[in-house]
Amino acid sequence: MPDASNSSAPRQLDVAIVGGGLAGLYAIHRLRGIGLKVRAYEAGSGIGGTWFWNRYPGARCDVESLEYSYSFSEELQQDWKWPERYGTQPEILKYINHVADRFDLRRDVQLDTRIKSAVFDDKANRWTLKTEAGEEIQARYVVMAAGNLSTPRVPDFKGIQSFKGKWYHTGLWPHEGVDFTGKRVGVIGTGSSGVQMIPIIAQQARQLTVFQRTANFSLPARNGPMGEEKERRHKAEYAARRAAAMETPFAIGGHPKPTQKTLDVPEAERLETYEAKWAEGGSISYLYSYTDLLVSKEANDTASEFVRNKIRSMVKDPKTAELLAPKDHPIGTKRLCLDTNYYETYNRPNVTLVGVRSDPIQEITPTGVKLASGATYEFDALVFATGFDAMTGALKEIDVRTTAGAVLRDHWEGGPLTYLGLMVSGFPNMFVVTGPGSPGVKTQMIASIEQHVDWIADAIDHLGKHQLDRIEPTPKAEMDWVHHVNQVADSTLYPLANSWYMGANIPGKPRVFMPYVGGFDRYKKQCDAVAAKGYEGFSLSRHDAAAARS
Ligand code: N01
Repeated sequence: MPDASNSSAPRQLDVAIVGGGLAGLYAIHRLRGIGLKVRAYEAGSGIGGTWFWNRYPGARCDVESLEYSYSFSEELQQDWKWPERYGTQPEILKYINHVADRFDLRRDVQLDTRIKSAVFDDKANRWTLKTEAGEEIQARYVVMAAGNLSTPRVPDFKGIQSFKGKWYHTGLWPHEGVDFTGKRVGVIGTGSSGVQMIPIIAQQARQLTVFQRTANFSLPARNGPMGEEKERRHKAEYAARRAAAMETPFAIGGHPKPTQKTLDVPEAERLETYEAKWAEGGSISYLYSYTDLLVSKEANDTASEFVRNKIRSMVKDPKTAELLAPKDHPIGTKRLCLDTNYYETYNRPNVTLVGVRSDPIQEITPTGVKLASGATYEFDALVFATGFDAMTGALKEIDVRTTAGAVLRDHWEGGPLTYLGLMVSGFPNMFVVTGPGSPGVKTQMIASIEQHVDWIADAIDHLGKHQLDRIEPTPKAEMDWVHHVNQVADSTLYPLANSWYMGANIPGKPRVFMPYVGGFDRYKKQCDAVAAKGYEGFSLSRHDAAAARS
């Protein structure tokens, strides 16, 4: 077998995996398990993906630790001890590294390696990947595990390079950390990253100014140490709990399914329910209060108003409270944030909120920020919590094409097209993990990763067992799925929000609702049914390279 380390011949693989995060690592484990030669290529200098890059202060998962973890090994899930209800970034990264060592995954991860292009040779039936450093890799299959929120984006502000202080993006945080003690700090963006970071920076900075374009709903996380009894009970029923999670829309167990419609419940009782969920903490529980919160605006208004009133009661300055109270989208239609002391932070004398919806940021100056009105703010440091080119960014950065003339960037020009979020028509033998058209980002991500990778492994295994070597979705199956994804989204309130789910945070990006919001449970059943029917909607074939050449 040629090896790129000692010859210029391309490395030959069964499966090349792009990404060394939670998805890429599980893909190594699972695909190795069916006897395939695999290797993952990771741009970072360490494994962990999202949890490697997003090291901003306060970064932690908003799904409970006992849920947000791999389920594929009972021993692993029994052995690992999560210290808190929600895992911090360092704790999750430690867990990922433990998994890599425990399952001997590192030997098949190549770090500091960014894939620049992936070309499918229609005749040879092989993918050739090229790295930024010029290395070539050939593989029968490609698994794109490059992440949905892995292309950090700083808005194209005029003058940004002229800023004399230091600036940071939450998704590219320095490994050595940043000490804001005594500094005047500006934070731009109030999504999940901003909401987690702002209370921590406020404790350090001399003065913190937050620039908010859209007020976001945030619920209290109620984080705390993992109770021993809670952990013991959960671990005693782990397998059953994981199975139960598969039967839910968010792939998260432990929350009884709602049974009532919001407006069928008397107001006093409804408020009591919201109050109890607010006290319990967490977002799933709140959105699970009633059956119709994400489909009926009238129903949603009751849950939205409850949180707005909480904000009004927590934030002392009425003007700041009103600015923080979201009014332009129903609760849950943008990613619901979880926080610790977010709203209370605005009661600190060193914290100021500036609304930039009506008075947008015009430019970054050498000393700070200038708004359209001419108002200026001076800073020693600026933090961009401005998000990512979500869901399609990472794949569009790679030049994915085929010798038959298909180009992924062109195919997705009007928005991403996939079948089941798993494959793209015209791009044989290329699988995508939790991509657009899949429910991944709307679920407990690790559950979706395992479900996707298991499906992919089974599909490759099926091909091998039937002496087949090519799979791709039919254009019709792809169009039908995209239509279904849109139809489901249109039957909900989700499209009412300008969210990254819609590509709305990137100027010029097509406004298409990208995730599948029909629920993990429904999606998994559909994927299983497709496989059981001999991969319905896919065309499977045997490609005879020798015959094709003659
Ligand atoms: O990014 P975002 P994020 N001028 O896109 C603002 C996951 N995550 O990194 O809403 C001014 O949500 C933008 O304003 P607007 C989670 O899935 C999870 O916070 O577009 N402001 C918005 O306020 C999350 O949803 C966890 O009007 C500008 C902010 O920047 C996803 O990652 C933690 C602007 C961007 O918010 C992304 O979250 C962190 C401009 N020109 C992240 N451009 C947990 O598990 C953008 N903004 C807890």
